[in-house]
Amino acid sequence: MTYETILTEKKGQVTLITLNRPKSLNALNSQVLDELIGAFAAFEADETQLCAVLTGSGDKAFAAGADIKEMYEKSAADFYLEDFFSKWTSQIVKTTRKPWIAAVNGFALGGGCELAMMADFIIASENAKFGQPEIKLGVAPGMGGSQRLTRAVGKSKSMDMCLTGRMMDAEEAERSGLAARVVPHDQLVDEAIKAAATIASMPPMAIQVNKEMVNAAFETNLDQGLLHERRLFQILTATEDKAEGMAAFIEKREGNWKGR
Ligand code: CO8
Repeated sequence: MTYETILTEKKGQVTLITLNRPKSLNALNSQVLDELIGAFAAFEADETQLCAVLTGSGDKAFAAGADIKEMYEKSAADFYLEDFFSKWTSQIVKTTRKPWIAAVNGFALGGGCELAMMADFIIASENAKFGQPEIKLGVAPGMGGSQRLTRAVGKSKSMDMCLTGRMMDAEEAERSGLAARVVPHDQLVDEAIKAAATIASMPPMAIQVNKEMVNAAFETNLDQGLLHERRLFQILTATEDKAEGMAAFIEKREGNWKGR
């Protein structure tokens, strides 16, 4: 499939997806959404690919938000009837069982911050800037910002960000738990691919189970989450890769994974 607003590239077992509208600071319009849905579906279906990295082209932005020029043209009825942007959750977040990392290289504002927070974790460059400035446009986050940011950084900081529209730099984002790591700007994509390759070197079924377990912490109460974790752990103990992984440790060698 060919895309006009994103680039995709396979790097070994890692798929690199790059938002590619640098003149608009990679603003997210309907075409970007449709193409990202296609790219994530292709990644998910490709058995050779085990982890993905999403980044933005150019030096300035991961994505400076949903495309304001596109949204300006739409009425409330358009937003409601199209259920504008609901496909982010239903067709990317929910259907991508393999992990993916957001490599945030600059502005991640509004929908850009919300897209980064849909990733399994964020690696930020020293130049990254996160924000939910929608209030300045007379609106509010609409792709999960008020919910995912609050879960990531807590109520006080999330309120501060949403109500004042201020930006958070990379150091604050890491300190607050929004970003997992901060790396030098010119090494961002390499570092993110390195992290993704480390993940891809793990037993494939265990990769997906670990992702599912951590996500359960957001969607269930503690008792249900602990039960879910125990049951998934018990399922993993029945896999060939569990026998191989433990044998490899005892025999002081690398594991040779079967993915089942
Ligand atoms: N949409 C469209 N175009 C954009 C956007 C955007 N979000 N951001 C930047 N651009 C364009 C600019 O219009 C400009 O284009 P042009 O050269 O044609 O004028 C180009 O990108 C470069 O931008 P600037 O000249 O403004 O660059 P600066 O370095 O001066 O400023 C900023 C960079 C601070 C990032 C500035 O561009 C800015 O404030 N951008 C808007 C940020 C913003 O408000 N984002 C939130 C958008 S709303 C949103 O995401 C809601 C999501 C949920 C919707 C759910 C609906 C149900």
